[in-house]
Amino acid sequence: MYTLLSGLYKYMFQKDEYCVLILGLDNAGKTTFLEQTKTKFMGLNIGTIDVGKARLMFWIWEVDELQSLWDKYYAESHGVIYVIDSTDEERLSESKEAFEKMISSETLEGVPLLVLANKQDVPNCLSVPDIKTAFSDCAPKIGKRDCLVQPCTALTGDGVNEGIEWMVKCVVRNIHRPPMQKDIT
Ligand SMILES: Nc1nc2c(ncn2[C@@H]2O[C@H](COP(=O)(O)OP(=O)(O)OP(=O)(O)O)[C@@H](O)[C@H]2O)c(=O)[nH]1
Ligand SMILES: [Mg+2]
Repeated sequence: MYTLLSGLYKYMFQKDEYCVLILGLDNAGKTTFLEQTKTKFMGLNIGTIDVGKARLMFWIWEVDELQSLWDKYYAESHGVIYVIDSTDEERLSESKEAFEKMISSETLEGVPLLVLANKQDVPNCLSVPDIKTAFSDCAPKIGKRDCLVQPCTALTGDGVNEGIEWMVKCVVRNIHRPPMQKDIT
């Protein structure tokens, strides 16, 4: 009886924890995106949300910071969200370079990658096809990992649900990086 009850308890309350990095140049909209994510999903504390049985823990990072630590964090992450400022055509190549460096890391191989084309509310901003074209030579390095380029307006929350739900689906099904498990007491 005890086993049955504790099994049921675990089924109901155990969460699978996944670490997700939010990366991008400064001013891309990383902080705004995380704030919207916490508003739309069950935000628990500064960087954690629950979606069904999955618990996502976010780490935000400006891509030119702390490069020496990248591989350590990459090794422990289950997903990456890369935020692009679609209004900043001038810095698009800088963003692409940082993106390319990131996906070249072997420690990130097979980790799902959500690319957010952010600030889509601004007239005449770069569209998803524009960004895909600019990043097209990264395709071989992306390889077989799951990758989605999602239009997004972090300021209003447009595209946030779609992006997070896609990420949850990918990290849950990625058998190469099993979750950390935690009982909720
Ligand atoms: N129009 C518009 N502005 C946005 C959007 N998302 C973020 N911003 C604005 O862009 C600026 C930078 O946003 P942040 O979220 O602070 O960007 P960040 O990537 O966290 O920047 P750092 O912390 O400097 O690395 C702020 O003024 C935001 O209000 C968006 O979807 N649309
Ligand atoms: Mg920020």
